[in-house]
Amino acid sequence: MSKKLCLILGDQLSIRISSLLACKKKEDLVLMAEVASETSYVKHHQKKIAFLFSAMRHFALELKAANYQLIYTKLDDPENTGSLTNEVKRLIAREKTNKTNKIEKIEKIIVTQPGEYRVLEEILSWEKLFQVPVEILPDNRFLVTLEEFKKWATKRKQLRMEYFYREIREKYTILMEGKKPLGGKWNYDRENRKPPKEKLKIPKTYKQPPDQITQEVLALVAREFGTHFGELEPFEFAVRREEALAALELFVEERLPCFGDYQDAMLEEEPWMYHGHLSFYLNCGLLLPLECVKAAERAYYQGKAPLNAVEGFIRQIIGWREYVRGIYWLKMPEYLQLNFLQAKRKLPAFYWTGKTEMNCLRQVIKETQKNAYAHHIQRLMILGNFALLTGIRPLEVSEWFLSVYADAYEWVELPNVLGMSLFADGGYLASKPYASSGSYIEKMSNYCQNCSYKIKEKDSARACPFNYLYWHFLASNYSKLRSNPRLGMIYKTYERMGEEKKAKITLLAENFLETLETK
Ligand code: FAD
Ligand code: DLZ
Ligand code: SF4
Repeated sequence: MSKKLCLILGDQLSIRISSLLACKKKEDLVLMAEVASETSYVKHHQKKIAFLFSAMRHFALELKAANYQLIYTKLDDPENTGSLTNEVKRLIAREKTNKTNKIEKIEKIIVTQPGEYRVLEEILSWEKLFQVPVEILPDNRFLVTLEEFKKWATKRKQLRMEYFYREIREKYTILMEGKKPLGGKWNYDRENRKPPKEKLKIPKTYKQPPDQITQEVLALVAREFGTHFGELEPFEFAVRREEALAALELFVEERLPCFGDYQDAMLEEEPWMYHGHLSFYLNCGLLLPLECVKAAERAYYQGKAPLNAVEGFIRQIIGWREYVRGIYWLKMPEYLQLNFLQAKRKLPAFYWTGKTEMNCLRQVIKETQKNAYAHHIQRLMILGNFALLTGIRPLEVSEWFLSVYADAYEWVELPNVLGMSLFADGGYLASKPYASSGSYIEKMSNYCQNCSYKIKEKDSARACPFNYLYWHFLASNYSKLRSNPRLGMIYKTYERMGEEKKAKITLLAENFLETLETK
């Protein structure tokens, strides 16, 4: 008799994922494994490992209840071999020497396309290694297949997310009135992004106290990964699908109405703002993109949330999320090596400790340590912007982002860091670098009020570093960026700046960068 081996990775926790759909419950085996190689290819935040292991163990129960023949290896199982390859090997060997008299043989390995190129390469080596065919199925959790994206991208000279997004809206009939976008416009961003001026009453985020399974995982993570970045407790993430659905419902009811208005707003002690906090669940399979989109669309039709908020939220999911995945798979593995601006600096130590006098960075890093979460504008305009302006090596920045956030997998992290944030792909993903002086941070947050640097000062010793680093960045990258049409105006302002001021800015920036390196 022969059977298939279906491998479910830690971020593939959907009962209707393609590999499970191809699996016969009575004949085939399902393998899930907690392995050291996946916890340490980057040293993940403690909360991220706990989240994934707990979600995996809860999903394993769901599979057993649905009568799958599951083999689950826990991290501290004495026979655990520590890698996906060796766990597959162990299972194949075990089946060959099965105690029954029947000859049991794994005839094929099936797996849904993994989220990282690194893992895909590992899986592709198995056919030769084990002399067993390997079938990699498309990841049916996404709305656009990789072939469809490739087709869309290769017929265009320049890629822009907005046009891609419109096509998906039409294809899936989301927020449409016949052939036209609902309300007459595709994009309501002009109405979004209010500064957090008035006193905001921000709802509490979803919290789930740890059950027995999670408590066991927390003890394991404390024991095995206690030296990794971040705080393990309190641990309050959803870890089962029902809980993730409850988190989605809570978001739609309480936060979605203000999602658009305050999408870029940042406040001290308010890490969650009006965002969804759904990326952890979406990226590991506890939630599906289309169900989040439909829940938001329904809220609009029921009059519970305005169009600017609903359209903005939906665009992030069917637009940006699908778009960055398409770019990742189109451009890997070369994408990993890109460094258009030739950034060479080491990542400052304070990204790991939060010990810096710059209040915005301190706040966001401390929140990241605590929650394994920061919202988009904190990642882009504070952490990413600083790394861009100071010329930190893209690979180091990427490794940091990949390890500290509970939603981070390379397919989504890399294009956001390397493309959107650091312009390391020379404008393939974003049409211009997201570089900004301190003024945008001041406008959109209250961080500057408690900072030892002075936001209004541009070229004094206590001036906000973002202010002079911004001009220094533009000057240092003149030959690479001057011809970018979207930077034309700003370069004209720089060119009109007096020589004395330019020299002052250069000196301040160089001094700052020197102290940065010695930390
Ligand atoms: P919301 O603001 O509520 O947005 C709703 C959903 O839209 C998110 O859950 C997410 O699935 C999707 N989304 C929004 N923006 C993006 C985007 N730019 N790319 C892809 N999906 C998006 N997102 C990750 O999921 N994993 C990452 O590792 C990651 N790294 C990032 C690194 C940098 C430098 C930047 C600038 C962004 C990164 N993002 C990443 C995108 C975005 O910041 C997060 O998806 C978002 O903050 C998750 O929080 P949320 O669920 O509250 O999102
Ligand atoms: C992130 C992660 C971690 C920390 N641990 C495991 C694990 O032990 N077993 C597993 O199957 N998957 C894990 N993952 C998720 C994988 O790293 C993920 O599947 C790949 O990065 C591909 O997206
Ligand atoms: Fe950040 Fe500058 Fe504001 Fe300080 S003054 S919080 S460094 S933007």
